[in-house]
Amino acid sequence: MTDTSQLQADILAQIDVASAPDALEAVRVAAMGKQGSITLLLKTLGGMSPEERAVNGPAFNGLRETVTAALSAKKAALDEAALNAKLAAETQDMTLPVALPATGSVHPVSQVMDELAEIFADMGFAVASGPEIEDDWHNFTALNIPESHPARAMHDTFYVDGKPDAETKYVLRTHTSPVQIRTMMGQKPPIRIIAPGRVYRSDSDATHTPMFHQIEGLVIDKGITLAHLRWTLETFIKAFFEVDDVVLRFRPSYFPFTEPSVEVDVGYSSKTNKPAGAGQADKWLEVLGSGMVHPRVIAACGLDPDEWQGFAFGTGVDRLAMLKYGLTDLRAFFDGDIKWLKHHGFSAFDLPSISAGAVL
Ligand code: 2NM
Repeated sequence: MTDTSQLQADILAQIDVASAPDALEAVRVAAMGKQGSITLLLKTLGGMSPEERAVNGPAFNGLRETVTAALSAKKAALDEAALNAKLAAETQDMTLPVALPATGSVHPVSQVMDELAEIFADMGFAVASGPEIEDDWHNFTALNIPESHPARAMHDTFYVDGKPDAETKYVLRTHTSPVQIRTMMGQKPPIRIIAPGRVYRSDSDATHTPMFHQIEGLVIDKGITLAHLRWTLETFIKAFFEVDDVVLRFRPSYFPFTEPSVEVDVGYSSKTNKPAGAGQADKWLEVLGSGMVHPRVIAACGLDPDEWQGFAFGTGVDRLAMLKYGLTDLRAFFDGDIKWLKHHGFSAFDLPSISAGAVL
């Protein structure tokens, strides 16, 4: 019988003194590697008589298991010590003041939302908001989008898990229009509101993110016509892009919640990269969807469509921010990259107002 206890004591002692991962690895190779002491010992079992093997087999295997366990325990201890050392070296003093010059800024999307709120406040619009988790009725049904309507599929809706047999189905709102529904149900006309906020659609590529920002507007009063809509949008586009002339093109379109529905193109000058009047514009950019609120939507909110009419419009805030500030990649909005903010002229001191946008 071979005495394994001295070998075991030697190896365990070496493991004990190994103070770094590579030293421990050397001990492992010396014991368990191809030519390791334990490996060679196990090979001798083949040349033994059955009686010798019956005694030595369990002893050698016991040695191997003990050493394996000691190696992995030591490895875990060394890994933890390395992590703790790394964490200790990376300690930050959170009580230190901000290093100057300050380099953060208002996010371009927040900046644009604040600019929009200012512009529409000047026209007498209040800012309204509502839940981002909506029930099916406010997000679809009240907007003249019944169960079978293709627009439900078109919206790539995120459904929120609930009881499968629950009567109320919840979704992440696919547009901010449910805010308009809640407003019409909760207050008496005349109504002039904008609803800016996050919306969600199951759609993701270079030009679509599953969460994006919309702003929608709603006017409900007596005798409201498409002419009021056109003036409002013209005034808004001129203020937002800081130009004094603009030409809009109303294209017939279809939305379930408006009748008639129009898509609004803005005349754009490739010379100035801004909206322009009829003389200067050399292309059209589709910027807004809008229309006269469908009588069925007005009725769903408990108002008499013969008494009250109105218009509504909607557009993407992220896209407006890109157009105004000449940004090309939507994904940059999620990077929080200070260099990118600086490159585009956003500053910590930007005032979120219509007259103090980024300096380009
Ligand atoms: C758009 C386009 C057209 C819209 C309609 C309504 C409501 F609630 F009044 F019916 N809210 N928003 C609307 C109309 C939104 O976005 C492209």
